[in-house]
Amino acid sequence: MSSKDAVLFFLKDKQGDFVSGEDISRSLSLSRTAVWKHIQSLKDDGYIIEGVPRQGYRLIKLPDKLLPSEIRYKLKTTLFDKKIYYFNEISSTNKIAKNEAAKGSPEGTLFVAEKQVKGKGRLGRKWVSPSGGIWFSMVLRPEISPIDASKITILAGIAVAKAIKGETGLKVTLKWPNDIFIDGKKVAGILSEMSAEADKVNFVVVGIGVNANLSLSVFSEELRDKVATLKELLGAEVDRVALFKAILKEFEKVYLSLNEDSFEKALSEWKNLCGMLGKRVKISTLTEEIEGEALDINEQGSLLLKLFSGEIRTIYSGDVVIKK
Ligand code: BT5
Repeated sequence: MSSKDAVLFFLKDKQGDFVSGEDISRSLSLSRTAVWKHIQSLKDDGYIIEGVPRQGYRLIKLPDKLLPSEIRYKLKTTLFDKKIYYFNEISSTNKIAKNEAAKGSPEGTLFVAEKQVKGKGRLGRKWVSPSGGIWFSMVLRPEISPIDASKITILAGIAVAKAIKGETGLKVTLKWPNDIFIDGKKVAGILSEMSAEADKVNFVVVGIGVNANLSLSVFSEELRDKVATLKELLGAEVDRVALFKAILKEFEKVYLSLNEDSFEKALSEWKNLCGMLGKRVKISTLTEEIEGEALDINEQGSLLLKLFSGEIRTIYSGDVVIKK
């Protein structure tokens, strides 16, 4: 932990009570000047810290940012104790995560942005990502075969759904392969991108975007009735840091279970959250449009579609529209 984080965590642990500079300096073995410098730097980050002669310092307000130190505070995960890259603004967290992963970033490295100017969806689509959302990517190095890579998106979907439910109480449903819905509107999306050789995955970058504290007015008219944001649904802002940490915790749980080869359990969780199995769907793949009944998700994370002819097709990727 950096000494700046140590000062911050010390203040946070005091829960708004005063603590003297001397106390901080003694407890953390830092000089008084170092403590003072860290306090100034925390103020520059947007923390509101009151300093009163003879009483000391107290933390009054946290910045509304997804700062690495906020994410790390009391984060009990082993997967995500690595480096967290933080950007006020970036093209796309997936893009930079892929670059860094190719250079060797370890599993669990995170890339977080307040705002993306070239946020990506699948197949070159745009992902609207202004300030107020949760936009991040994680580097994973799963020991799985490339044909099993869809499993990772399934696991991320479970994590996001459970975290949103846990933090807001809202009922979330999943749509294969990467959509997170509330009341039939898309509230979050996942973009998994893989680098692999014939039988080995080098890395998977999982990008997650959650419409947390966004107004619907940031979306084009065309999108406005298809998307949801947590702020609009709740009529109040959500604690983005808490939600972010919940996603990391939930993801770690399911991801570690993948290594124990218990994907089946995760899959049944996914199915419980899924609003499309048994329904009539239209699927657009890169090459065709087909309709049928969404029968099941198989053990590789692919969709089994029952065509009207009775034939069962395995769909590896595509866009699903649920027919009424
Ligand atoms: C996705 O693609 O749903 C993947 C979204 C992944 C976003 C994260 S944010 C962090 C990381 N860095 C990135 O650059 N990306 C990832 P797809 O299924 O292709 O859906 C894209 C479609 O969703 C668009 O064509 C729009 O119709 C719609 N859309 C765009 N922005 C949206 C938003 N903020 N919320 C809901 N729908 C949106």
